[in-house]
Amino acid sequence: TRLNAQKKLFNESAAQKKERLAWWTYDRFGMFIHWGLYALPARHEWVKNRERLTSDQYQKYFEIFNPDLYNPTEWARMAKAAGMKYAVLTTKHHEGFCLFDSKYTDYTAMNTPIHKDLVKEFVDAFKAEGLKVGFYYSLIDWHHPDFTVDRNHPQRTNSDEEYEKMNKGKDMAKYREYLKNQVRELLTNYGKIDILWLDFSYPGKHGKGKDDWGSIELVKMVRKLQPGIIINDRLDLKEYDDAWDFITPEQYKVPAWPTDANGNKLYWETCQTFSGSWGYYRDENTWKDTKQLLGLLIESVSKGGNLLLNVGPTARGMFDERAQSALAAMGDWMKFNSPSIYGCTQAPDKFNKVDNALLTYNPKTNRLYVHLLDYPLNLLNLPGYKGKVKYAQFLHDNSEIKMTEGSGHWDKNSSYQEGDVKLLLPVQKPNQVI
Ligand code: FUL
Repeated sequence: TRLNAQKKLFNESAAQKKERLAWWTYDRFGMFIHWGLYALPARHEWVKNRERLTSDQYQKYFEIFNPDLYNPTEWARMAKAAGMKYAVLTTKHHEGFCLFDSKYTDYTAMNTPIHKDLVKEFVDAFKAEGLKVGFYYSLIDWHHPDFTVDRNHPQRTNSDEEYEKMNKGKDMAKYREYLKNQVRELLTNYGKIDILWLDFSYPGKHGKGKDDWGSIELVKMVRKLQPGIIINDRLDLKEYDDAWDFITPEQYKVPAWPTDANGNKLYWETCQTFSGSWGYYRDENTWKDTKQLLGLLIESVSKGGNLLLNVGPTARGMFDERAQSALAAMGDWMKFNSPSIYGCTQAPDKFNKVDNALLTYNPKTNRLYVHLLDYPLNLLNLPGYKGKVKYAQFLHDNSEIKMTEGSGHWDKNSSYQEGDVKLLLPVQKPNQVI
């Protein structure tokens, strides 16, 4: 929760912010891409930490990284066909490896067998396909020699003395400079960048907290280099109103549209994986099915938020089969139902909840979309909707749904409620994905 008295860094009104975020709140659906050396072991992007690998052990991945099938145009087309409108790529994850060419380190894709600036190719391809582009950049760095070792570090220990020893001689100021230089490179060398997704700040015992990143200076530089950019909240500058734009609930569904301490609705985007990992994980099998994935998208929009759905490409640069078919299935649904997603948001209060349904609403066209996750038999009751609905139709084929007004329903206290609308649905569910 934020404090009541908020500090400000810029002179931007709420209306100006709304305008800056207009495309993002319209688009609703984006692709997250976690790609790095960890695609080679293919056992989670935290593999270095989880298995406590030393830098020497990890070095072999750097030496053989060669994504010969990398074709970002194909990636962009798959994202677009799924209905996604923007994409956020990990330019550097916690492992410290950079997919981009950097003046400040040799630990980049340029010095692996692929010898390419993979970020440049990503940006060019996605822009050419009409998608907006974002950069994920990890504040944490397990490779940089001056990065303060903390509880998240691969060679983590439980003893304070050990940490002290490991951090001896490290100069966090040098890392801070490195981080700032790299963010400057990313926001200078690739044209217009639409989103900056930083990850993550931690107030833990062995992390010195947000000041470690030089956060305020960083944000100022970011907004100066890319005035239109949208930035997430993971620098943890919560006491500032405008040092961040949206919150990032990770792998969980928010119960309702999140608000600040004053009850103001926040901009938000949930990030979610297809399976239990962000990086490519060959043997991980807990993949969400199409209904769950579409449910995540619809539910996010029904609460005024976005969905950033993650793909972890393989070490050869491909989306694996499971990701490809999940994206295609979502695209089949989006082809017909995207009007209930783009430009939509939470339904106004005058529309009561409908049993087993999620509601999305387009304020411009004044359309309410009733998403039936469990298809009912015959009758769908819209409680208290009398006088509020002009016409009802299916979205996939625009066929009319007959409706009756003026009836009512028994509530849980057995008192009769007037004023419902009932939709007369065909017994047979239309042939749709969900
Ligand atoms: C987390 C990271 O630690 C994960 O690896 C992933 O990048 C996720 C989106 O954010 O904080």
